Amino acid sequence: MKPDILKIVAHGDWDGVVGAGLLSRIISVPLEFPLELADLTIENAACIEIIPSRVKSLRNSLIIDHHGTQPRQGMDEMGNEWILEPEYKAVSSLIADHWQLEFPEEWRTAVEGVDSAALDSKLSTVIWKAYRVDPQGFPRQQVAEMVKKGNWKELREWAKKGYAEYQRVEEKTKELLEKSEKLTPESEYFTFQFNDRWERGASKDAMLTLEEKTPIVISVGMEGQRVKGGTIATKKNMNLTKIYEYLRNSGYSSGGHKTVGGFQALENKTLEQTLQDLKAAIKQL
Ligand SMILES: [Mn+2]
Repeated sequence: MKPDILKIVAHGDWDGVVGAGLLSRIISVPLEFPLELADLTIENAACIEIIPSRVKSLRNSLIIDHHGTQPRQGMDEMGNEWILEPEYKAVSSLIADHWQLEFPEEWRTAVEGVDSAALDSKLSTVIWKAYRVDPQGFPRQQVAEMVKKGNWKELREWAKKGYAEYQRVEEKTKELLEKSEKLTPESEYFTFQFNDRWERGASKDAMLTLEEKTPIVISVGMEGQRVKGGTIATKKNMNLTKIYEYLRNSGYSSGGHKTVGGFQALENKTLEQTLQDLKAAIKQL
């Protein structure tokens, strides 16, 4: 294959990872799934959904992608060979067809579904949730290895476990939302047990949901009856800095960005005390 391919650099979502696994059946080189692209210099790689405009420099590589409006084939001025076919719903399907690789229909449809946000099969829902439960920790190398070997059954079993975990977080999220209450006319809060990993995970999803309808949303993490700390967030064009400032003078460490930040109790605080402190802090806005 021209150019010389020494590694595969791929997008770290389901489509990119499955595509990398498929491609590594014919080019047996190390796989990379960089989370940060801007500073990358790439050479002699097969790039899956990684294009020159996303990185610092990219040359003498093979670029495979399905985004864009126009198909593109052949060499560019940086020595990159392009295979860009926008009619494909997923780059993994493109790779499978281009190199005639075995890719079960059910998986093809599932990955295409996830990639186009159309979860229209059971398997697509399963793999989407298995990813969503922990996107950072998605075991990309292992998943690609299972794809390479065609261990679809093993991959499905793995995904089912993540799916079950996600279901549990979803249930917890619902519980947290049901117990959320107004704190002030413009803010709402809920409490969660900080040491319960399911509640802790669900608190983030619950905040995102509440932010859709309430200007200021606060989650308060509890350790038993005692306040440990919490998160304050807004989707409105507000500046929460004054809230952190007030809390810092009221027995908390606190800080963050304009639209999201946190606080930790430095002394024993009951929920009632913390709610009073938060109310007073919000008045500062
Ligand atoms: Mn894709």
